[in-house]
Amino acid sequence: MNKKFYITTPIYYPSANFHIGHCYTTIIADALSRYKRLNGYDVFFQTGTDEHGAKIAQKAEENGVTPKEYVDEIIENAKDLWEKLEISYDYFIRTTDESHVKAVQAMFQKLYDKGEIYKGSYKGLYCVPCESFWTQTQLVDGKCPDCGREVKEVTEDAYFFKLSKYQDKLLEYYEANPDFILPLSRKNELINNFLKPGLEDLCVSRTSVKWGIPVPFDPDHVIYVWLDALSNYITSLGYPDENAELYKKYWPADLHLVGKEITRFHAIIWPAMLMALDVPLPKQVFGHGWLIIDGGKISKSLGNYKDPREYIDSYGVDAVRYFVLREVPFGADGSFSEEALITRTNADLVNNLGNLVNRTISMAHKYFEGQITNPRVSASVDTDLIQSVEALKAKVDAKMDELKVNEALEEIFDVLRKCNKYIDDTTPWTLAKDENELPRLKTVIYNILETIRICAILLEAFMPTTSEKILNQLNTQARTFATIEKFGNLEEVTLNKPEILFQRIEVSE
Ligand code: ME8
Repeated sequence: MNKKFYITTPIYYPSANFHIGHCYTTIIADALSRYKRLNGYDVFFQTGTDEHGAKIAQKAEENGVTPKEYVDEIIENAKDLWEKLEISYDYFIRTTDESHVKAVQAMFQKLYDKGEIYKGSYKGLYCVPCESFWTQTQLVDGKCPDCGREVKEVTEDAYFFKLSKYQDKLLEYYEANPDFILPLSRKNELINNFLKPGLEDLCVSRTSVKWGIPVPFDPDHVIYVWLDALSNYITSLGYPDENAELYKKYWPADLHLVGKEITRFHAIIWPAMLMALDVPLPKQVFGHGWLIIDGGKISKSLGNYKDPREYIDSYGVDAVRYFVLREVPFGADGSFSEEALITRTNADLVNNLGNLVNRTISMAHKYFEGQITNPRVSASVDTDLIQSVEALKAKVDAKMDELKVNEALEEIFDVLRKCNKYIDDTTPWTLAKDENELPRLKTVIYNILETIRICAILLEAFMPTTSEKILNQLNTQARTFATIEKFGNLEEVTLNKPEILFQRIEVSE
């Protein structure tokens, strides 16, 4: 049986249409999913929307529609965006799905029956836009540490989850599973800022909010948004039915991919909830950095962004995918600007990749009418290229396993660069002038095309359209990972006509 890989993105708030920051997480999850599938894994890739809460109810009211009507439109828009970005998700969960609502109620009841949830009264500092409660010590200059806005004091009857009792268990779990939270800097931050100072019980219901899942035995309360939201990762699989097929097959999740600001919910509250339910814990939570625009986080409430479809329309889907995957180092923040996107596209996709494919296929047509064979007239200059290409798959595998997606791409583009240099070193145009050198010329062209084929197959997870275009131009059937373990599986093919992969983007002054 194939090994399984269950990967999730956060379920985003459909309070406004999604921006390039949401695309960032979703594109990484897509690249990781596609790569695992190519490596033979049975992948379950889940994304979705977190639809309850005060903020969404407020937005709907402002727009004169019901909350459900409001979110339905945004979800339609989001699904269209994911299609345009070629996101290969297997399941899209909505927290308004009836199956999710029922499952969350059953979980709440179970936690209450086990004494893990109790009724009390809540007094706390609440940030409305972030829907987060904070303790006095967590505030920065008296304001919300995430968004810097005012918090307000709130008192009401509420149910609480006994989070405080899980402090030591969580620390033990982190100790026993050193890769549970990545990157490590994020883990240390959580231990020092949240676990060590002591966890407080968590408020899990509200009476002031109406748009949410009612507490099954006390319907004046709605279930407070994080318990509702985090449960999505198992309700989609059929939990609380532990015999549900998907649940048995895919849980525990292999990777929850989230932005750094919600790592603490996934690495503290979520595992504690699962411990309380006697459900196995996910294997890993990766808190990635932010895409920063003009020095600040791109934000729905600040509205400082364009519809990502505008970038796709101007530069093409793969330029956008490539940029976000390549630009941001593992776990760190990266800046997003159209200027940087244009520079990357021109340097890497037009100059390095696009030109290599185009000029090689053009030469093959010019010298051999597109007929490819390999007479194996080798020279020492070939060895370095062939060795690099043969080592590439293992290198990319390792980087992807470590979630260093940008470095995985760097490895592939290094080989492409090497291949461009190989053309300069072997000067096919000189070989073409001498009849006796034609067998050598054929070998040189073969080596370049085989390098291109292998790189194109490795690029499929990152840029599926471009990968397919290249493989179609090569007219090859050898397209699987099994065909790239060694150099030389490109068949004797007749190439298709060269087509430009990426147009240079001219910048008007
Ligand atoms: O937090 N850079 O939803 P949300 C990188 N519903 N990633 C970004 C980003 C940026 N500038 N902006 C957003 C929620 N993201 C909750 C999640 S999960 C059980 C509930 C991405 O709509 C990143 O993944 O605010 C971040 O964590 C997420 O969107 C926040 O989405």
